[in-house]
Amino acid sequence: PDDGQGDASVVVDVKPKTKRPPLYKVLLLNDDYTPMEFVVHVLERFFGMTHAQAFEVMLTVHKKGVAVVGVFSHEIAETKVGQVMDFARRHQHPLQCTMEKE
Ligand code: NFA
Repeated sequence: PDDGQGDASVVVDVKPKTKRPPLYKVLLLNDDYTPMEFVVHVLERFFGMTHAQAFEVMLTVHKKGVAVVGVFSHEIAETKVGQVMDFARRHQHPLQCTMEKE
């Protein structure tokens, strides 16, 4: 006789569960005061861009208001945001850098 409770605890299948860590977009925001060359320098210094790449991305932020400047793990994204915000503050520029989950 069936005891009526066998199936409830049967694991039919197990997903191959190798979950990748979530990624975070680092965003740079436009403002009216930060000099263009300062932004280019930030992108070269903290995001490893060439001068030409950095100039292009700076212009995108200037024209569109915001751009993704990189995608990183949570820890690396936090570090980048902190580095940019600290560097801008120390130079008394209002440049804003934030992160959001991809
Ligand atoms: N909009 C700024 C200017 O005209 C330049 C800028 C670009 C600032 C990208 C912030 C981000 N001086």
